[in-house]
Amino acid sequence: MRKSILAFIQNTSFKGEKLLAILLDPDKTSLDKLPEMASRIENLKANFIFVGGSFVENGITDLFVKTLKTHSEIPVILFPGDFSQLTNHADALLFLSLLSGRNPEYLIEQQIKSVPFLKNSTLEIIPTGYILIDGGTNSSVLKMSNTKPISQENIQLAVDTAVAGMYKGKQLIYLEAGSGAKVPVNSQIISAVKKHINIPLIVGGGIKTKEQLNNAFENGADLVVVGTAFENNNSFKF
Ligand code: 1GP
Repeated sequence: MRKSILAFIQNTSFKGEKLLAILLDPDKTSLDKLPEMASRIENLKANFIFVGGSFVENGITDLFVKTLKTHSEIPVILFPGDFSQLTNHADALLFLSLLSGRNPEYLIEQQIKSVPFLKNSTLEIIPTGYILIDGGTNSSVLKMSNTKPISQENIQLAVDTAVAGMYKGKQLIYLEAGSGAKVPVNSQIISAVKKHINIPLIVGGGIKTKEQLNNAFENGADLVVVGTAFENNNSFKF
């Protein structure tokens, strides 16, 4: 039987160990680059590969993950911008609800649209509360979701949103500054949210340096996601 990815994340979080995921956007990475990318991810000792994006062409994620799987054994977790990005070639799915936003499309509509696929799927489905924090740019996820992020100063709102997500039954909370964010989620928000939840915490968006990575970990992130810095720099390392 396949091991549960959620159980693995819960377990490492419980032990205080830290996890790294590299995000690949099928819209930005061509298939012929995948062998090289996969070996770079392997060298970074990343625990997961996240696959997804805000504006991925319909249908390309399936072949993307299938090809990726021929080059890497690292578990692939879907991080989809919409329900068309689902594929059984991945191992798990972050079943996201955009809790910081007030757009029903990303709170429940996309989730309903995914059910016909998921009913017959082998994907491990991981209920995840997704919270956008202002990263100083009009990120793709903001444009696509047409929602407002939580200000970096509004720690209370970030905490209450995360705790509400936990009470609603989410298994993970994901604090997102947006891909290519000028500023990552700040330390105060990470540590305050971590203090008030007892489920694992994911942090991503705008993390480019080892200092920023360690800062997120030290303040309570269990899993950090890096996309742009890896994509843009062939010799990227932490
Ligand atoms: C994952 O969207 C982020 O949470 C990725 O952000 O591309 O800025 O690393 P970057």
